[in-house]
Amino acid sequence: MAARVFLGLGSNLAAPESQLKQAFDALASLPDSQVLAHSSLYFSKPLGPQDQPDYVNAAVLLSTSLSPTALLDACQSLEQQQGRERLRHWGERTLDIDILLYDELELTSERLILPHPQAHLRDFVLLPLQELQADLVLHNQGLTHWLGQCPSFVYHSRKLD
Ligand code: ROI
Repeated sequence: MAARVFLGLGSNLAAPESQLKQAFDALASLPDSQVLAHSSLYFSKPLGPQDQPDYVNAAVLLSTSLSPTALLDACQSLEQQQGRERLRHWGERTLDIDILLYDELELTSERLILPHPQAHLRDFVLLPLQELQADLVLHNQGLTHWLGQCPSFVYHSRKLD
């Protein structure tokens, strides 16, 4: 049985829009996986140090037979392929792919916590998710509930070409 997985993507270096579009394609090529939908691109102010470029964020809905850990490995290897460097904590990055939800799975391991423990606190995660599934529930509450509690980092959104 394939799992329904929501991924959050972010980039603020090296042509962020192209980085995300390239990541959509790369995710579509993962083994035993299908991209069911991806959101528009959302432009956001950085959460964290302000002396870094603005971000482009998006979300992807993936159907996959990969286990959570195998999917994490695959996402991390895509980040590496797209030149991910960790320059500083909460700093700029070429590509970040977070597993937000993996079916209804709750998991805490050294490498992965599901659902993602900060997803509901970040509008640049919630808005793209809302586009993919408006009635999604995170930590027992709907997306609108969490959006009402978020400081705003997203300042503009537009559809992909
Ligand atoms: N800020 C924004 N706006 N978007 C991100 O994807 C993002 N990712 C991060 C940190 C550095 C916390 N800030 C971010 O990892």
